[in-house]
This record gives sequence, C-alpha cells and structure tokens, in this order.
Amino acid sequence: RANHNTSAGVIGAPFSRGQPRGGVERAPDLIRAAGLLTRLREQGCAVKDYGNVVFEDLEDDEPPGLVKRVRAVGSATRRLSEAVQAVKRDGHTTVMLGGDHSLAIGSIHGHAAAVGHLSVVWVDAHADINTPLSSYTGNIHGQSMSYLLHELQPKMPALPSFSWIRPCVWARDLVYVGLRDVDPAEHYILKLLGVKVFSMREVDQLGVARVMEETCDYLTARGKKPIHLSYDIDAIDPSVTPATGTPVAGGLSYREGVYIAEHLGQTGLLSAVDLVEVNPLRGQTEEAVQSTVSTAVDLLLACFGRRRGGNHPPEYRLPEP
Ligand code: 4U7
Ligand code: MN
Ligand code: MN
Repeated sequence: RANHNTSAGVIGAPFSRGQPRGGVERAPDLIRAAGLLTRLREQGCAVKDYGNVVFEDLEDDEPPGLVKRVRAVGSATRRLSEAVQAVKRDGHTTVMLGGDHSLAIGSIHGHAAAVGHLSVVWVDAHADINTPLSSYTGNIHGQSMSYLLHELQPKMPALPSFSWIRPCVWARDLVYVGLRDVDPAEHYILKLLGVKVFSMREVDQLGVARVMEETCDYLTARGKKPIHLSYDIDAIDPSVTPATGTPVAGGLSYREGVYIAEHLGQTGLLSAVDLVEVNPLRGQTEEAVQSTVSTAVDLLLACFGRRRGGNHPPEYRLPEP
C-alpha cells in the first residue's frame, strides 16, 4: 500500500541557466500536466502544490574566469533554498521539479537548513562535483556538489553570488548511483574524499537490488538521517529518457530506475526529492518527450509508495454480494 504517513510538497523550479540549453525550464509544468499530482493523490498521498519559484531576471553576468551565469544561478538557488525550507517547515517531503541540476545546490541547502544533518543519494550519469576551477565547461549544473561539501571548501574560489551558501554535506553522507561519464578532476575528487560510488559497472556487477541495499546500509551505519534523493533523468538510459541535455549511453533501465525510487521510498527516510534535467526541446519526436516525462512521473510515484505489485488503501473492503 501507498505511504499514507507521507505528504508531498511540490515546488516547480523553471530554471535553465546552470547549463547552455533552453527548454529544461518547461519541465515542471509538463510533469504536472502529465498528471503527477492527481496520480500521487490517487495512490493515497496528500499533496500540496507550492507553484513555481519566481526567479530574478538577471542579465548574463560577466563570468569570473570560466564559471557561466554565476549571478543568475546564485540568485536562483538562494530563492529555491528558501522555498524548500518553507515546505519542510510545513512538514512535507519536498518534490523539486527542475530545471537543471544546479538547482540541487538550493534544494539540498534548504533541506539541510530545515532538518540538519542529512544523507544524499545522487542518481546521475554524471558526478556534478567539479569545482568552479576544475570544470572545463563552466556549467554550474556539473558543479553542484562542490558548493555543498565541507571537505571541498579549501578548493573553492570566492564567488560573491554564492557567499550566502554554507556547506552542509560531508563526503561520507553521499552516495552516487548510475555514474558513467566522470571527468578526470571529478574522479580525483571522488577518490580523494573516499566517496561511495555505485557506477554503472557496479550496477552490472551486483545488480540494482544489492546496490540499493548497500547504499542504505552504508548511509544508516552511523544512524538514520533524512535522505535527500537528487534524481537526474539522464541516469536512465537515453533509449527510455532521450529528452535531456547531456544524454550518455549505457544507463539504467526503466526497471532499475524505478527500483531505486521504490527502495528509497520504502526506507521511510525520504525527506526531499529532486527530479531534474528533463528537457522537452531535446526530444527528437513527440514520443521521445512523452517517454521522458512519463518516466519522470513514474519515478516520483515510486518514491511515494507506488508498488508494481499493486497497492490498495487501508480502508479498502471488497464489495458485498
Ligand atoms: B548534469 C560535465 F564536462 N562533467 O562538468 C560538466 F562532461 O546535471 C557534464 O549531470 C555535467 O547533467 C553534466 O559540464 C551535468 C561535462
Ligand atoms: Mn546531474
Ligand atoms: Mn547528468
């Protein structure tokens, strides 16, 4: 049966300036239009829609070095952090619909500001852990974790638009699942900090069930903490979710992707979810976009108790003859 003691607080974040491709800002409304809220309610989950965050319309700022659109991203993530804190104060599990993955800076920051110490499960083809100085693209959606990790702060340049951020995650509270496109600098960081990584190689080797069991054992070994799930749709194979900005071959199957969401939903510790990088303008056909959006919806339903073996409300009774 569905998770009757959890309620979802949905926040749309129509923002795309953490990367160069337009379209990703349309995803929050598309995911709602695909029926996310009604379907969550049908499965017994209380839902409150907090609408879309309104972002400041900042002109393309002068990049200090290579970092692109720092002022826009600094301002957007700050607003999102405040929105997430308000939703957490209302007692909901937050659902942040992106937008690009730079938004996780604000989402995780706000979550930690509201609940304190947390675990992060980052499901992605990419590690998004470049520092502003190690990134060779300058796109902040590939740097999100570097702003949040305590251990990386000595390597971070001062960026005025990010001075509001307080690092809030320790490397040992972070687990990656699905990696298959990691830059050399990122790989160096992951090894240096000893971050737990289940790349696609480990998914192949162990199977997704064992990966998720080990993920949760690892994260709860030092006590149970609220879990922040940051789900990049490009973790799933591009044959299933092609409408995304940086697709990488060899990804999670639909079933593996859903299993990850089901498993984390079942822990009872899921406290915030990001669903990011759905970009309808990157789909070649209408079906490509539909498949990407409906997979995003299915991942979120699984987070909130939908089981493939079926569900029924606790008060359900068979019709009497
Ligand atoms: B996404 C990249 F160089 N590593 O830093 C970078 F390959 O949110 C990709 O995971 C980042 O989609 C991908 O720009 C960001 C690149
Ligand atoms: Mn990402
Ligand atoms: Mn990615």
